[in-house]
Amino acid sequence: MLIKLSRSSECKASEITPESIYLSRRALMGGSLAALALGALPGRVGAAEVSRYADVQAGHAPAWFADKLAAAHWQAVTVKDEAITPFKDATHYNNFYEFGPDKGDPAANGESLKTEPWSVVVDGEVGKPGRYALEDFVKPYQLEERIYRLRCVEAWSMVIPWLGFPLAQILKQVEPTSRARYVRFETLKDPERMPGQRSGFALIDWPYREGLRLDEAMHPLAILAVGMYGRELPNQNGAPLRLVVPWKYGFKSIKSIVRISLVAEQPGTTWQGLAPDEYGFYANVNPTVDHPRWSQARERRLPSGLFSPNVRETQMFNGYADEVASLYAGLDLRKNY
Ligand SMILES: Nc1nc2c(c(=O)[nH]1)N[C@H]1C(S)=C(S)[C@@H](COP(=O)(O)O)O[C@H]1N2
Ligand SMILES: [Mo]
Repeated sequence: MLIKLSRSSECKASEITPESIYLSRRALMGGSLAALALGALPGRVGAAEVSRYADVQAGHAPAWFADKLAAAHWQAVTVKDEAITPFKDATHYNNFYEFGPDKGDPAANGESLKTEPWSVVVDGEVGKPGRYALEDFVKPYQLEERIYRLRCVEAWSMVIPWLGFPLAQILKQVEPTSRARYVRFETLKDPERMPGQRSGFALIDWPYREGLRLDEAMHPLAILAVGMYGRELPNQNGAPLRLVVPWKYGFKSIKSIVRISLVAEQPGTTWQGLAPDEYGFYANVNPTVDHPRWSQARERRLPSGLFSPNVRETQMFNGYADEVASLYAGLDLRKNY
C-alpha cells in the first residue's frame, strides 16, 4: 500500500476549518433517537433531505433508495466530541485502486462505474444461496446512520456518517451452515469501467478481496453501507454497496461488493496476498503494533494541512474497544496483526 505523506499539503487552507458537527454518543443499539442531538444539526431541513450535512452534492439515487431514506434511523450510532469530516474531503481523498493509485483518482475516474443494475451473489456455506438485485437485497432492512471513525493503515483518518444496516442481518437470513467460519467478500471486476484493473498497478490480482471471521462479521458494528452524508454512496466511496468495519484498518472495508461467500477456511485477502508481512488478515486498529515501515501510534485526522496537520493519538480498536475487544480475548494481537 502506498503512503504519500507529501500529499498532506493537498488540503487547501480554506478546507481546514470543518463544518463542525458535534454529536453525542448514543447507546450502541439503543432505539431512541435524541431530539436534542438532531436539533443541534445545522442546516437540517427534513429527515430525508441531503442538506442534513453542509455542502453535500446531491447524487442520482434510484427510487428505492429515496424510500429507504425516508424511513432511516438517523444517528443510530455516533462518535463523541469529534467533528464529521467535510463531504469534500471524504469524497476526494480516497483509496480505491480500481480507479487508480492516487488519492484523487477515484473521484476523477469513478464516474465510469455503472451501479445500475447491480446484483449481489451470496453463496458458499449457506442454507439459502442466491443472486439478488441490489434493491431486493436491501429491501428487508431499515437503513441506520452510523457515524464512525475510519482509520486507514496509512495513518490518516476521517469521521464519516454512513447509511447502512448490520451485516449480521443478511448473514442470519441466508442461514450459515455449521461449516461456515469466515465470510469472504469480492469487489466487481470490470476492467472496461475500472481503469486501475487494466493499468500498471497490476500488482493486485483482481478482483479486490476481503474477509472476516464469522463472529466479527456478526458483530453489530459491522455494516453494509449503501449511503453516506444522507445520500447514496458516491462511486469513489464504493457504490452501490460496501462493507464498513470501523475497528479495523480501512482496507478491510471493501467497496463495490458483488459477492459474499460463507466459507470454512480463512480466505486470502488482497493486501495480505500482496505483502503478508505488512498487512494481516485481522488488521485491527492497534496503536501499539507498528507497521514495519511506520508507526501506528498516531494519525492525521482529515482535513489535515501542512500548517494544521491535525494529528491525534490512535485509539485501540479505533475507539471501539469496549464493544469489540472480547472478540479477541486470548489472541496475540502482535502475531495476528
Ligand atoms: N475494492 C476496493 N475496496 C477498498 C479499497 C480498494 O482499493 N478497492 N481501498 C480500501 C482502503 S485502503 C481504504 S482506507 C478504504 C477507503 O474508503 P473511503 O475512500 O471511502 O474513505 O477503502 C478500502 N476499500
Ligand atoms: Mo487504507
